[in-house]
Formats: sequence, structure tokens, C-alpha cells
Amino acid sequence: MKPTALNLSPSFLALASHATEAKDWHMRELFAQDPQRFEKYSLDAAGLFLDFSKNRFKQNTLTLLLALARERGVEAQRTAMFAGEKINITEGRAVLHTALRAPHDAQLHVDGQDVSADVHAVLAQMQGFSERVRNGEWTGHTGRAITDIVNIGIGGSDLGPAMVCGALRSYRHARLTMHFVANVDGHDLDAVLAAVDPETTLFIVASKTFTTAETMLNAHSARSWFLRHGSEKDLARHFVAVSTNTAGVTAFGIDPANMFRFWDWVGGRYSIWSAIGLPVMLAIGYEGFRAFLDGAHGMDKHFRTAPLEKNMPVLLALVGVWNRNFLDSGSLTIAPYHHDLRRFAAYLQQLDMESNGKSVTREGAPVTAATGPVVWGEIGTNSQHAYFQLLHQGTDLVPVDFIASLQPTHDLPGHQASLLANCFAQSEAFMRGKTAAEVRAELQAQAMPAAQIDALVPHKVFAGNRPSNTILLPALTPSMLGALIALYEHKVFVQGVIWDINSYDQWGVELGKVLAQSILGELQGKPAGEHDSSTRGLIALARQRL
Ligand code: G6Q
Repeated sequence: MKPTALNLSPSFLALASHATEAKDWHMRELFAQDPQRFEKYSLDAAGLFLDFSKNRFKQNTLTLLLALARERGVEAQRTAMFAGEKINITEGRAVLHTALRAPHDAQLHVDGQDVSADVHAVLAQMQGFSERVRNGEWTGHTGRAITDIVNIGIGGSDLGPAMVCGALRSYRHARLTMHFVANVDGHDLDAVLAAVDPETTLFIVASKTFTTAETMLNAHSARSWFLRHGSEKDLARHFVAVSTNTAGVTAFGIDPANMFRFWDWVGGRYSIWSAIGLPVMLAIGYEGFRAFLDGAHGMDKHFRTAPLEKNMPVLLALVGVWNRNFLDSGSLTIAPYHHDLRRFAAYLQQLDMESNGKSVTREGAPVTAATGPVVWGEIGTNSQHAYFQLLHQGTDLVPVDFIASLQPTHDLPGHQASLLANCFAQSEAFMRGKTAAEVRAELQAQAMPAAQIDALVPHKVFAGNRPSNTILLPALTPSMLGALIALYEHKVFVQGVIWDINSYDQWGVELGKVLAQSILGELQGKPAGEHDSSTRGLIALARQRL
């Protein structure tokens, strides 16, 4: 049955009318009116803590949002995803990243394939290989142990392992340094090659399709670089692949015995849990990787079984829908207050924007309400000294997700308390703001002349009432990082269901994969094609230099 257009659904209409009242609420008052607001609007799940009380809503807002989730079929779609139904309708695929982190005894068959057995067979292969590299048994061609691992991949085959290896830096093997090359810009690979030794470097060519132009060019260049130092027969000790394309891997010259498989039901941006996570297992070991998977599985269990009103990914998603569709916020800032999470915003940017950056419904009709926000961000406290100004006093409403861990993995005195103090102070300031009376009192206490105070007050007033969530981890462990990523994956899923879009295709990315091909030919000497004058002029300029 065709679903009702979102903007005509009863709960959406009720929320739209409710939002006209909400325009007059200030969170200061909401907190003053309800001393239990924090207790009511915060929860624990899978080891994480979420405080969503600093958003502009009342209990009846939440009731309406939960009704919207039910009306849009979140529960049924959740069941369909976990059961391996082909919810990625434009590609005819199941969406089963949750199966990658399920325990050994989980039973799941899709199209006659024993998904669980396949997943655990590859995990065992990864374990055997990573243990040999880590204990020095797997050596380079001259018998020296591996010291550097270079992952060559892009998008989903780069951002996940790069972010997770950075985040779990303090758990890494002391001998192994991880490098990530994604960009077709040769400066990326060049910088890495300048820093590594061909005798002790292992390249992982990571590509689901094994056809992505950037990755193939980088892999071929790395291969040529290696062959200046070693011979063809030595390649097997220095190149392994992660892919779904055995023929492509073999054609490149990588022994299929050194290939780690995954499957078309693993989307690129959801692939960190698959063999794409091989750099993570090499860096932190099998046990660490298993803990990472288990942490995510803990969040899966919570998401799958908790009632919607006590379900962390659902509540995070609903607050996001409220901000996006009813308070007109166009973007979401991610502010991790943990230095090792410095690629986290970039990771979430892909997860969220590639999934929910869509403007037609699952049935192919234009959407009738705004979909995914622009997701961006940087670590705190650095971001406070850069763009937080606009978040405090600019004209756009930009909700913030603060993410912090209570325990650090360093033992430098004083830093952690200072970091957390900043994180909590910012969320308080976004919520409270500062009134003209408060500013005036502050300036009077400094004995400033009245005329000067009058001139300064408007500049120093903060409206406040700016929404934020705070997510706390006990510590940034493999397991808690797994839970955190899974939280956002399910949040994105819930929003996609509410907006009735396919969160699992990415035609925009596919377009990018073919667009440059014809111009590349022209830059390399083929006759110029049909272009506008700007593109023609740029190609001509570049041809003079290439
Ligand atoms: C992710 C996207 C995209 C993809 C890259 C790399 O969901 O599909 O980012 O991961 O384009 O693709 P390959 O792994 O096939 O090289």
C-alpha cells in the first residue's frame, strides 16, 4: 500500500501545528518549570549515556514524535532490516551490517546463503592473518617484520578504518603504524611512500567493487613503487585485498588466498564491521576487534528490543526530525570532545549525508518535507575557538551533538577535567544564553560608564535556546566506539524510514565515478568533447601543463 505523503500524515500535521506554539518556548523556562527534566530526558543504552533534555520540546512534543515514528512504520521496517529483507529497493539488496557483528550462534539465511557462517569464516581468516603480521611471523620479502600498513581505499573503504584506527590509537600494536591513502591526488600516496620502507610495508587494497578509479590508480602506483625495490614474486608478501570482486583482485595480481571477502549486502559506509575493518584488527588485535563488534551488537540488541520511548537511536532520530522538519535547522554539528575522535565528524558526515541526502521517496515521488541535514564538525575544544561564534550568535539554528568520554586513556593531570568543563559549559551556554539584564549587571559590576554599557549590551546578548544532545562514553574503548557508531547508524535508519527514503543507495556517488572519465581522456590527448566555455577553457589550460 502506498504510504501517505509525509506532509499529509496525521502526526506530521499535528506536529506542524504544535511547532507554532513551540516557537515561543525557551529552554531556560522548560528547565525551570520541570526540575526532573534531565532525569526524564536522558537514558543509558549499551554502555552509552544520552542526555537529550537540552532540546526545545515538551512531553507532548515527544508523544507526537513517537506517534509519527509508529505511523511511518519504524517498528516493521526495523524487523525487516534485521531479517535481511531487501530494503535497499533500488539495488535489490538486503542491508545486513548488523549480521557482521552478531555472535557465532546467530542464525541468518539470505537467498539460501548462510550469512552467519560466511561472516565467521572471514573473521577467522582475518584473525589468522592479523596474528601472523602482529607476531612477526608474516614478514616482508627480505624476512623483516612488517612495520607499516597502508590501506588504499576511498569513501566507505577508507573513512571507517581511518577513523576507528585513529580513535583506538592507544590500543594499537607498538610496531605497527597505520597509513590511509584515499585521494587520487598523488600528493596523498607520495607523502606516505616517502615515509615507509618497501621491505617492511604491507598494502591493503580495499575496494568493494575493485573498480573505483582512485583506488585502482593508487594501487597500481603503489605496486610500481614496490617493484622498483622487490620482484613480482615478492608482491604476495606485500599486497592483500579486501573486496567482493575475486576476478578483479586476481587480475590485479593479488593471490586470492590473500583476499578477504565481503558481500553486496554490506553498504560501503556500513562496512567497517566487515573485512574492510582489517586495518583495525591489525592495529588492535582480534580480541579488540571482537570487542568493537560486540559493542555494536549491544546497541543492535537495544535498538531491536527497546520500546520506542526508551530507545536511544529512536529518540536521537526523533529529536533530529523535530529540529530539521519543525524548527527549520538545516545542519547538525558533531562536536567530539576527545582528540582521538578527530575523524568522527567526517565519518558521520558520510554515514548520514550519503544515506539520507535524498529527495525522492522510496516510491520515486518527490519528498514533501526536508530530509537529511548537512552534517559537519570538528573536535572540541578547538572548534570553540573557530566557528562556535556562529552557533552562539549567528542567524541559523544549528543543533550540536556533544560527544565525550568520562575517562581518558592518558594520565596527564588536569586535562580531562578541563576538557569536560568546556564541553558541559558550551551546552549550558547554548541552552541558557545570556539576557540583556545579565549582561548589564556584569558590566555594571566592572564600573563601566552607562553610555558604554548601552552600546555594548546588544552585542553581548546571547539568545540561547539552541538545541544540543550530549552523549557520554565511560571511556573510548573498542566496545564503546562500536556502540557509538551503531547508535548513529540506527538513528540514520529511523530518520530514513520517517522520511520514506532509501537510505542505502548512493546514486550521487555512482555519478561521480563516471563523470571524470571523458575529461580524463581529453586531458590525456583525446580530441576535446562538447563542453561549455568554462570547462573547455579549464581543460585547455591544464593541457598546456600536463
Ligand atoms: C559508500 C559509498 C562509497 C564507496 C566508495 C568506494 O557507501 O558507496 O563511499 O564506499 O565509492 O567504493 P569501493 O569500495 O567499491 O571502491
